[in-house]
Amino acid sequence: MKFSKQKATAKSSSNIAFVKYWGKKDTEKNIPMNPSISMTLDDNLSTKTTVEFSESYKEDILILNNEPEFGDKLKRVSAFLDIIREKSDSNLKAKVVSVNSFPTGSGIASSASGFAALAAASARALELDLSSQELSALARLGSGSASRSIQGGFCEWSGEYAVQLFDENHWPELRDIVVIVSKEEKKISSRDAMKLTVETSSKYKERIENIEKTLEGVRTAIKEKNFPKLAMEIMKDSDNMHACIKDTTPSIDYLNDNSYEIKRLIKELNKEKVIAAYTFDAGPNTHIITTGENAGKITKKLKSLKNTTLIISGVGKGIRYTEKHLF
Ligand code: 2P0
Repeated sequence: MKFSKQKATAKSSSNIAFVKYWGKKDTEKNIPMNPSISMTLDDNLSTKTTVEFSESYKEDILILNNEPEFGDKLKRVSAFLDIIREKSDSNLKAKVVSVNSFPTGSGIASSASGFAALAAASARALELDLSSQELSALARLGSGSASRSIQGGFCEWSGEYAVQLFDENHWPELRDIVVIVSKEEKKISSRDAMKLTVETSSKYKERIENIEKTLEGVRTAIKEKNFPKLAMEIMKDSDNMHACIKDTTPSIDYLNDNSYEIKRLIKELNKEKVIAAYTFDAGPNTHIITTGENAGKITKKLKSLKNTTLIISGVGKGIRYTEKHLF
């Protein structure tokens, strides 16, 4: 193994699920109960990560957004690096430096872009020659949603890895307006909430039984670039996932007053013609899916909301590598 190749840097964008991943068949390996479909976002919601494996490190080191990490975050990254070390027959410890393009503590989950960038940079550093399917499967072991961030455009993840349905040039007019309504850490992790939902929600069984119809609706709407159809499917799936989450014992509601107010505003905007869809992950921050043509009208409407920040993203690319390392 050549010393110069033990360091690599990758950049990955986050993704927003149109059909949500919620529940695992295998909690160790992050095998999902149902397939999910997402849009990869652009540089505005991305993570850049440099990984260096070296004999000079006695332990793994993790620096996230300029802060050294020692607790659970380091443990999770180290456990992930162990998988890669095993694959490449290496026992070298690593230094990982990672920065997000979006503000720290904004309440935006970074596990998708974070583990996709970490998987790509570590695999490249240790000269593992992986196909994008293999890289997706590897990223999935870090965080399920990361499997969908390896490729750009629109991706579907079922089982072991995600595949690209359409690339980023298929429907470049789509936008995701992320409305940050709360900077608080989530009350319960998606991991724990998923488990609770699978175990205690009676609505959840119905969700899984009907999910193929939703997936087919979303695939067709993206293929035909039928925005109103896509928007209705996105809102229906987000509402359905959150209904299942509310149906757990104890009940969980990730949305806050601002989230409910945005839902109301979107319904109002859509009265004559459907121009926007709301969708929520495991938190109150709102993703508004729309087209470039209507983005201005929507951001204007959101001006009435207090204490909110907007990040606007288009359809993004998959993993990018660079020689501009972070250290
Ligand atoms: C998604 N979410 O499809 C869904 C929708 C949140 C709501 O994937 O346990 O961080 O690391 O596999 O990927 C968030 O869960 O969970 C998520 P793990 P992950 O985007």
